[in-house]
Amino acid sequence: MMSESLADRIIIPEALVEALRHAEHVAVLTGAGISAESGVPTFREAQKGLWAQYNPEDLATQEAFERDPRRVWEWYAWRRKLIARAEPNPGHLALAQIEERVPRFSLITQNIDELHFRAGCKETIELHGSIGRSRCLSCDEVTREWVEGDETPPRCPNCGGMLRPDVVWFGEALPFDALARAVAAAHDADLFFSVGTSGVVYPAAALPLEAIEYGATAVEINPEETPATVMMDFVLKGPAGRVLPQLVAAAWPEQAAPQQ
Ligand code: BV8
Ligand code: ZN
Repeated sequence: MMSESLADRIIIPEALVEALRHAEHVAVLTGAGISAESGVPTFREAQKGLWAQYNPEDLATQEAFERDPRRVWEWYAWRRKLIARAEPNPGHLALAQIEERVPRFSLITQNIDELHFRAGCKETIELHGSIGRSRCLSCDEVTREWVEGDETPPRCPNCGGMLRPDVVWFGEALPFDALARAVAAAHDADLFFSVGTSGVVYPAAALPLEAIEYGATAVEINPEETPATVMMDFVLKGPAGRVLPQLVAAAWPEQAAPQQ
């Protein structure tokens, strides 16, 4: 068995372990960083290959889609293929284990890759939609099935209108219900984690502040500092795929799965 080097072990403060063991409601906000160890490039990482010349913030907009629907659709089709080959990583799986072990758990994600769902999280609040769904510009039908082929973007199976990815672009409002549930969770949680997000995109980036204002203990898990780092009660500086399993093992040693 590969022994973990000391450098790999992140120091998990005993006070945080106790807070997790006794938490009533754990809320978690995740960003692209939690999927990085699944091989899904983060939003701010330089785009690879064909898309290296584009800035995601210039592609993830209504204007970009109206200007060149084919290019924007093909960017999402490239990401969809990459995500289809990705697997949930130990960070996603650890969050699903925490969901099993605390009285209340809210998983709020900015990610559109559905990896939390595939990791077994029962209910996820998708603030920015999902790459697995598309929405019709004409009849608003949301579908997971469409025919990729002669036309790009493909046509709505219901009315033949043009499809767009069912995601939230810059300048677009977040789904009202998802945002309301996320804010309610941030206000009610006694322990709030911010995992793998650069904390620059609003309104998602405001959620940790909301949680802190309503009295939650706040934890950041990220190899880098973010604008929110200074407000956190605990800062675990490391990759989520290592930190989260170590945190779960420390909180529930009696149930720790053998380290793979
Ligand atoms: C809104 C879905 C209003 C699509 C995304 C000026 C003009 C126009 C708008 C604005 C403006 N100023 C402010 C705004 C608002 C804007 C905004 O905040 N802009 C920012 C750039 C300043 N927000 C919006 O436009 C939002 N809508 O405000 O609407 C409105 C209201 C009513 C009516 C009409 C309109 C909509 C924002 C949603 C945009 N969609 N994604 C898609 O994916 O294609 S945003 C996208 O970027 C992500 O979803 C995420 O939310 C965001 C940031 O990405 P992160 O997830 O944080 O990833 P990032 O790469 O940035 O960072 C990765 C982190 O992981 C790093 O910190 C890294 O250190 C860490 N990491 C790396 N490896 C690991 C790790 N962590 C842990 N473990 C590891 N192994
Ligand atoms: Zn339609």
